[in-house]
Parts: sequence; C-alpha cells; structure tokens
Amino acid sequence: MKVEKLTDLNLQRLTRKSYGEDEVLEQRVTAILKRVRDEGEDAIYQLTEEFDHVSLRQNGLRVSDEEIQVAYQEVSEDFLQALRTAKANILRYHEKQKRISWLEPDSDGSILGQLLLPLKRVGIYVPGGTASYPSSVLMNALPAIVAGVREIVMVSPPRVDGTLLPEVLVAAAEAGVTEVYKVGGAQGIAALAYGTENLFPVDKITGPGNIYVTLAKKQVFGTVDIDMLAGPSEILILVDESGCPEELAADLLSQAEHDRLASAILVSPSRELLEQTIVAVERQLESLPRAEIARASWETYGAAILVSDLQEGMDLANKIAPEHFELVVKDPYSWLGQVRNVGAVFLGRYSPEPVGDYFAGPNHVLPTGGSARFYSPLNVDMFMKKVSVIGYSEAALKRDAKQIALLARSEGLEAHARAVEVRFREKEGEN
Ligand code: HSO
Ligand code: ZN
Repeated sequence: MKVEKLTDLNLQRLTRKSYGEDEVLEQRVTAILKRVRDEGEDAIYQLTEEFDHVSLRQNGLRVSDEEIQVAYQEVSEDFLQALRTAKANILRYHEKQKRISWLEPDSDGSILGQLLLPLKRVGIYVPGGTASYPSSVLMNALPAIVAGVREIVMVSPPRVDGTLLPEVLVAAAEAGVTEVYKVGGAQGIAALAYGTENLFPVDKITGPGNIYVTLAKKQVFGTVDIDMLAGPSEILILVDESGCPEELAADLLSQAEHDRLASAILVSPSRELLEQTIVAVERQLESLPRAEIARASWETYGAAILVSDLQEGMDLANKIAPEHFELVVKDPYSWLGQVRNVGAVFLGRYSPEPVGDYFAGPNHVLPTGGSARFYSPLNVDMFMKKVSVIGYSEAALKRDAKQIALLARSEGLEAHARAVEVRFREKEGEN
C-alpha cells in the first residue's frame, strides 16, 4: 500500500456500486424464487440440502421454544449482560425517532391529518457463517418493536448440524422476535415474501445478506417492501496531524475484517501520518485472526489518500459517500455542518466505529455503495406506514368547490367535478 495523492486517485476503484449487476446470478436467483413460490416448503428443503448441506425435513424449519431455551444455556452470562445493555441503548435511541398520528382542525371545521401505523408483520434476514451477528438481530428487530410491529419473523441459514448460532437465537428472543425459521439465501427471502404452507408472508424484509440475498430482495421488492440493498462494509477516516497511527490502523481493520470486498479509506493532509498508519496496518494484520480477509480488503479496496487540506478531505468524503465516516480532527464538531453524504459520522478519537456497531444506540444498518446520497440508516419510520386523513366540513367544501371543479375539468374529468358540485346543487333545489 502506498500513499496516493488525491490528484492521481482513480476514484472509480473506491466508489464501487452495490452488489447486483451480474446477469447470471440474477437469473439463478429468479429461478430459486420461482421454485419456492410454486413448490413451497418442499423446494426449501431441497435448496437447503443443496446449499447448506443439511436436511431439515424431519424437524421442520421453525425453531422451537426448547431450542431457544437450550441456546440461553449455551451463552455466557457476560454476553447476555452486554446484549441487554446494548438493547437498552438501542431502544432509547430509537424511541426518540417515534412519530405519532396527528389530526389538525381548521377554523372552517374541517380536519386534516395523518395516521401513523406500524407494519403488521416484518421479516429479518440474518446471514449465516461468520457474518451471523447477534448485534444485527438487535439492530433490525428493535426499531420494529419501537414502531409497534407485532409480528417479527427472523430467517437465517442453518449450520450443517441443523442449528442456528445460540447467540443469534438469544438475541432474537431478547429483541422480541416472534418466529424464527432455519432458511437462508434467496430461498429465505422467497419464504418471507411469498410465504409457505407454514409461514405466513411478511410485509417488509430487512437485514443484510450475501449477493444471493441482496438480489433476491431486489426481485421481491414490490411484492413486499425492503430496507435497502446492502453492500460490503465501508469506512472513510478523515484525520488531521493529531491522529494516532495505531488507533487509525485498528479502525481501518475493524471494517476490512468484515469482507474481502469491504473498503477502508484513510484521508489526511499529513503524508507522515498516512505512511505511519500503513506500517501500523501491516503490523496489526500479523496478529489478526481474520487477517486473510482484512488483507484482501485492504489491498484491493483500501487507500491512503493525501489531500492538500481538511476541506479537500471533507469534499472527498461527501463525494465517496461512505457507510461510516470517522472525523478524527481537533474540533470535529466544527465540521459537522458540512457532513452530507455518509451513513453515520463518528466524532473524535473516542468514537471508534465499533461503538456504533454494537452499543451507542444508533442503527448499524447503514447505506453502502454510495447510496448514503439518498438512503438513511435503518430507523423506526421504515417500520411504519402512513394514512392520509381528510375530513372536510360543509363550509370548507362550499368555499373550495369551484376551484376543485375547475381543476377537474381542466383534466377532462367531468365526473370528478360533479362529485363536488352535486352536494350543493341538491341544496339549491331544496330552496
Ligand atoms: N459494521 C457492520 C455491522 C457490524 N459490525 C455487525 C459488527 N457486527 C456494518 O455496518
Ligand atoms: Zn462492523
């Protein structure tokens, strides 16, 4: 890894699109979705045998209460404590987002308003393997709980022994998930979107997954709502000369270890700091258990970029639109007003990104792949829908009738105009 000057930078390498432009994979996913829609659980059992190498035909897909109880015995007391504290923090943060229905009376006697209603039933996808994160269970389920969603269905691919990770099951129970099924991949998304003989379909699917899951979510959008098309994790750190190379290297690697496709970018006006941090990354990689993944990510999608000043770095951050943005500068709050296109901003030396991943309270499901330009972090609103309320009074309709009718006729819609006018014609007839 070498320091690159901003002027020489190939920005395209760092602004990858999200998953989802592979036609062959798209078609494979379409076929899986169709199979589950047409054949139901039988197809799910077959696909699970094929992809997860386990047969669930005997005990079924649903996780039983006993399995949850066993999971509680398998996790440590300290884990449970930490999970419960994280849950309390996440709930507190998300409670602040909750909006309520409103009705506003006007002096003419009419009432306008908006009903805010929780979705009835939502599905959460939890990936398998080393990306099976209990923290993500909390981050997906708790905003739904705060929104008032009653039915929260979780799906996750089974391990070869036919179980799910106990920590994930405990997180599901703690978060208030109401049903858990052992089904992953595109077939898991199909089960949630279309339902099966024993699984009622949901209204919305959230949660990250691999490329099959992401493409499946894209394809079922419209049948159900989805949260976003999540891509590999990203971090961009903007740092002045006050930064500490060891800390910066650790922060970069904390994202790089997620995925070979993850991206970790360091931006600074200090060449010396960039160089020292590159050395620190190399050294820290030596003792990192997931060094292979982190190194692949760092070497392919990592960067150490020299800018002429912090302003240039800030502009670059808004252009790249990273999922996570650390501002490790002397007065980070003075830059906050310029932050636009990032999923979450972490201010100052004592806000390393994992604080947000696990504990502080904000959601860790964040827009990736440049979509921070138009997407928001997962939030309570995303689990609610709105109904418009219109309660016109006689006086109000009388006042507005002419103009409404005029607009209707300008669109050639005579029946619309008459539906307003008929109310007053009758009255005139009576007189
Ligand atoms: N940084 C990840 C979330 C996560 N990290 C889960 C650890 N566990 C994507 O924002
Ligand atoms: Zn993370």
